[in-house]
Amino acid sequence: MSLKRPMSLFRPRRGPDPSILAEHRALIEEIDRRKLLRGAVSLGALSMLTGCNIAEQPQVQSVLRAVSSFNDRVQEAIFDPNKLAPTYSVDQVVKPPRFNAYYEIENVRPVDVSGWKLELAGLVADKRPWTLDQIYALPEQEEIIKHICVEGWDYIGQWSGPNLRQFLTRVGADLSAKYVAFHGNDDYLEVIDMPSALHPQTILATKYAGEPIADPFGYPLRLRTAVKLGFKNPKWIRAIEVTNVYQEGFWEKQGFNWFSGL
Ligand SMILES: Nc1nc2c(c(=O)[nH]1)N[C@H]1C(S)=C(S)[C@@H](COP(=O)(O)O)O[C@H]1N2
Ligand SMILES: [Mo]
Repeated sequence: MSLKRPMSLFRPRRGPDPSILAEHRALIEEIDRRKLLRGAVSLGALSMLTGCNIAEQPQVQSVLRAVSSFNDRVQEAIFDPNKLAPTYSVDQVVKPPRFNAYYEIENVRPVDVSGWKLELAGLVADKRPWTLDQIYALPEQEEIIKHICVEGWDYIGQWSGPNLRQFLTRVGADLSAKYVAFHGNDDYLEVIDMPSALHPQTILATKYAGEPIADPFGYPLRLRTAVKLGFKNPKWIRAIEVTNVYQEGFWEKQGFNWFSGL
């Protein structure tokens, strides 16, 4: 199966050697995209600030990584757990949703729900797995929110399912832990910070526009949060783990920011 490369949003104009830019493209794109340091950071400015030779690639890499993790810390620090993201009206909902994954839609392997159970791991008091019927029996919350993908597109979707804070509270998760990790059936791992997991607009979605989510979009269970970019919304969840261990998923390994909040 061939993995996709993130689409380039960045076009080198003039200045540093384009091959260096190409090498560090994902990190530069991320820095550029977040706008946080826009104007303040160019490779030239970085080399002046750090005194490191722009031709020495490992140093460029480590400076960019340092900027990226600084960016994560700033985003984490300014995140307001009570601020609500915009919501939309039913007539704006796109049907069906727009597909994306780290592979093409033809390669989606639908989850066989006959033996499926949601596993719980890590800092959770009650680790009994959940059947789909038990999850469907929980109170539902609906969110009409925008999904924004780092590949440069977005759509408004209508998701419903149990509120994640209520679910984590119910299973006795340690809400003071740092992270909630989601393991997808397709070996996709994504981890979000606890404040975002506990945000009122973060749900375990089972439905789209009132119907069970279709296979390509994460049936039977996915995360939908209004406070994270698309890739931080794992589909086909098979296990939820509460942990203090920092882990990076597919897109972070491509150079996108770990926090990736909206
Ligand atoms: N399990 C899993 N979840 C995933 C992905 C994936 O490849 N596998 N891709 C992510 C990305 S990059 C995006 S933009 C959204 C796409 O969700 P959609 O197909 O419902 O629009 O799913 C995210 N969740
Ligand atoms: Mo995405």
